[in-house]
Amino acid sequence: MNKRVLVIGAGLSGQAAVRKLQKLGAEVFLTDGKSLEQLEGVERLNLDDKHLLTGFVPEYRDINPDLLVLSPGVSPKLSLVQDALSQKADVWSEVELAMFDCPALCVGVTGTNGKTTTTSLIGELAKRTGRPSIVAGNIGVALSGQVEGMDETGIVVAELSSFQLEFIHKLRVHIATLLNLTPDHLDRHGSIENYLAAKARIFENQMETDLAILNWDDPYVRELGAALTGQVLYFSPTSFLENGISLHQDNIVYAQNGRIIPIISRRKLQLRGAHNLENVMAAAAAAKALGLSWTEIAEGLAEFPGVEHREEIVGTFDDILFVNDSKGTNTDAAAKALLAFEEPLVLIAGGKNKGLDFHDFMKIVKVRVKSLVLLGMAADEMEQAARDEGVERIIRASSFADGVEKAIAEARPGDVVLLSPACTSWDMFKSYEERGELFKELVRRHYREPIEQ
Ligand code: UMA
Repeated sequence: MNKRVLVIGAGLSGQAAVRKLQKLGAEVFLTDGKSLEQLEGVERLNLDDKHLLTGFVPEYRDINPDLLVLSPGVSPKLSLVQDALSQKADVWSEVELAMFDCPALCVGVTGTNGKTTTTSLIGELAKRTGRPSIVAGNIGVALSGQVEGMDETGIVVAELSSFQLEFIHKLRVHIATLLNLTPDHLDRHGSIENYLAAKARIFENQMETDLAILNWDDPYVRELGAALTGQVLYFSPTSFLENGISLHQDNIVYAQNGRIIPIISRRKLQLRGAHNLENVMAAAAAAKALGLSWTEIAEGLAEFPGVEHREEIVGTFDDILFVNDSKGTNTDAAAKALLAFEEPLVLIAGGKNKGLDFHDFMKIVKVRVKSLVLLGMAADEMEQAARDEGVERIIRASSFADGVEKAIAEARPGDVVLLSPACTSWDMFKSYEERGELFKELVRRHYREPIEQ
């Protein structure tokens, strides 16, 4: 690639992008608003002072790149990006760069919630095809680098966020699913329509032989079907579909013109909660398109235990079940976690709000939660919404550790203590993973060596 390329953001995506571009022979510049001391791993990149610009974001004209590669966290509102667009420079997201020369089959998963579970599940099912496969993307591993060396026999299973899809160009996702759409990332996208438009780009470069897997129950998603180029397969966790994957008498079934093929009984799944049916159905559809038989798919579905930080069982201590749902970073995800448990709940919530309103969420909290422990930047806003909706027992915590201790003090045998923050972790942690790990550690530490109240 004989180009001047400026990569913005020196996190996971940016560093992977730099490595790939260097291998391609481009002249690579990397910039990050953070100072060098605040960045991890950048010193291992082969970049001199002229090409590594940290602690500030340069002007477009200082570098005049032919191509800008954006980390997902970089907003298109950044003046550097706006200038590049007005100068007609190419602007790609890191996933576009990762895949532009990759001949492997791409299976992409997007949606507000369930992406990681579905991507991981498809990844497990893909292994059963016997073809080389990888799982990467928004799941915590940048695609660039992971796809290196894959040929047309390979399968890339990619979790794709709206941020990553916002700047794709030619990325062709052969098998693509949009699981659901509820308000999220509105601080970045401005409106749900813009957010939907970004997500729907997953289908943009599909050909007629490609497959779009859509949620019939989600009005935003269902409507997309009519305008897509690829074949469309719907799934519905609530109503039987004559054509598609849906629920029929407690079985997940595939039907074609009303002819039913049972796939698996929902009772054989380890994943809990109605929302996981969406993930299972979408994954089954993708796996079928990868050439697996329904029997092979059923085996893979039954064996799948779920993913870390997503309704993850930490353990039962003093007859109290502890569940880590740190990945519940928006109100919809957290609401689904609440609905997955029948036991009395002590909920730990709060963190950094992504521009969401908490009132509808608090209506569910009022019905399902016996004690609500609030922490983080959004705590005031959440408390106000909780009070407006009549939530009675609200406890404020001064720190994350204090929140966990207060939740434990609230819980009685038979209860569930659930961390499902409905917010990002970014006010207190680097990532939801770090928050989830600390939760697990604090719970385990408490029961090994109880802390005096
Ligand atoms: N930065 C700037 N200027 C900006 C914005 C960011 O310099 O205007 C710099 C930051 O200082 C930081 C770097 O960019 O050093 C971080 O880039 P990033 O936020 O894009 O993070 P990465 O480390 O590259 O991780 C990203 C995804 N993060 C986001 O989308 C926020 C990871 O998804 C993903 O796993 C990773 O790429 C690999 O593909 C995480 C996520 O939270 C899990 N995703 C959101 C979600 O799931 O809700 C979308």
